[in-house]
Amino acid sequence: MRKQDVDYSLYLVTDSTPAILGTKDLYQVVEAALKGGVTCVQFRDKKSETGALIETARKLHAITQKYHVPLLINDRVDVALAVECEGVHIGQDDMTLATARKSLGPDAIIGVTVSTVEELDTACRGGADYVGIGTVFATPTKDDTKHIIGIEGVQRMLFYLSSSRSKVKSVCIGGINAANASQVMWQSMAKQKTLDGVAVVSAIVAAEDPEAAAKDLTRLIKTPPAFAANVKAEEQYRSAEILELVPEIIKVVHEKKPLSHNMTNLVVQNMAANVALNVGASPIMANYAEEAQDLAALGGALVVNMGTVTPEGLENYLKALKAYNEAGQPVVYDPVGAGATEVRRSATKRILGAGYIDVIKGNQSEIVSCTPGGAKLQQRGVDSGPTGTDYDVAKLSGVVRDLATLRKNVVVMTGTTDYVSNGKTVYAVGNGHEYLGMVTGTGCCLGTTISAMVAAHPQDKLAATIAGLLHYEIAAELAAERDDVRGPGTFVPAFLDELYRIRMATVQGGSGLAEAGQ
Ligand code: 3NM
Ligand code: MG
Repeated sequence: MRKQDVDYSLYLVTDSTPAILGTKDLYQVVEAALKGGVTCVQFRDKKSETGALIETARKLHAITQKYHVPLLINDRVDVALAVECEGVHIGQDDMTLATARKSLGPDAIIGVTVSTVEELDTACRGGADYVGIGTVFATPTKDDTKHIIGIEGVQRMLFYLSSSRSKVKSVCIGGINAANASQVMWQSMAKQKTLDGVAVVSAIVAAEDPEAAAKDLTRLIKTPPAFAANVKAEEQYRSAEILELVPEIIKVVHEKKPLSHNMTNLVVQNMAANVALNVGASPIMANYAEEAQDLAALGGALVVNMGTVTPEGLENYLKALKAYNEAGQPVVYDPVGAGATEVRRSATKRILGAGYIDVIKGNQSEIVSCTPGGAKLQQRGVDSGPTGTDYDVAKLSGVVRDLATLRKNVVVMTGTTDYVSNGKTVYAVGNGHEYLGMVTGTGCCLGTTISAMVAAHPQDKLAATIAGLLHYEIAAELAAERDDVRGPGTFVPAFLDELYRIRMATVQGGSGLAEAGQ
């Protein structure tokens, strides 16, 4: 086996501790994993004595050789030499790369763990064959992980590898499993360079059926994710071009009557259902995730609104997100109050790490809380607060663009001026009315409206999102101007009227929006 030809796509790291391996037999687990499609095996055992390590490694090597898959030993160059396997994997606290290379020679495979660009640079210059980038997500498997780097950290490393035209291969490690593997592979891409694979411990070793687990991971890694089919990150419009698309998208919602599946909070369920009906969608308020797979098959979109998050609710969001990702149907995430409490900050992290979100919609502090650097910002309540007092307005559009670039999705930040971006251009929308801020749940209902638009027009989620925003905010303006509207109370029914009237006027040929001066 030439080391240049090694396939790193599904890289198994073993673990012999009872917490992970359980009562299973390590050799059987590794053989099952190889049958399921594992392409590279690292023997990792931090506890056994040298004699036992060599014995186990020798047996493992006999198994991996049958499958023409390389066996690498964690840390122990002496063990690799003793069993004459294909190489080693070394961490930052182990023997240096230069020493390992001197002992093992030029044909051995040597991989290095890296968690910063500096470490990556050193590994590349030092002649590593591949790097293990981590720790991506917090994991109970390794109790001494130093840096949790997230998707953004992986992107930084790939950006470096791409810019330096490096031939060094890369896998990422830490908390990777069937729920996030395809998202991680896909979102990690930077400048056309993506990971060569993912490394897992518990997703295979702790699985009841390691062969099935490996098969499932192989499928997820080797086939393009369903949710990526309709992502056009390159799309850029001039504002006038987008405005021309808006009436078309409103009409498509009317014709298709797409399902808007809301997993939303207790406060807004009724209002959100009414808004969905009047923009022309078919609402269902379903918080029980066991229904999600059937609902996703109906071709609609999911709204995950964390307004009244509970531990059980969070598990339901994660399951539903997986079901919609697998069906390739869009998901809108509304991180209500994301910065307000530790519970919400950590729920946001779990949701963003558990699947692909097509559109993230929130107010300023909520969107900031979804960014890598923003998690520590304290938010006062779940209401949006006066615009511009919390953050530098000039920076907001950059925050929106950067988050959309990171997540390869569409991000909407609401405020007096709303910002929408797909990571390329930032579009500013100045419509809306202050009454929207005086009625509870109007932000959440915007999420519902956007879900209807992206469900009906998934081939262009940027334009669909802007269509939803304009339909919604212009309806608010028209309602607020009516003679029979005296304040926020009378505004609510008038707002539902105007959502409906804009849709019908648009469908009947004229543009309901054109009448509003757009
Ligand atoms: N190395 P799981 S994280 C062995 O960050 C290892 O370098 C890591 O286990 C690193 O797939 C890790 O069960 C454990 O999350 C990964
Ligand atoms: Mg080590």
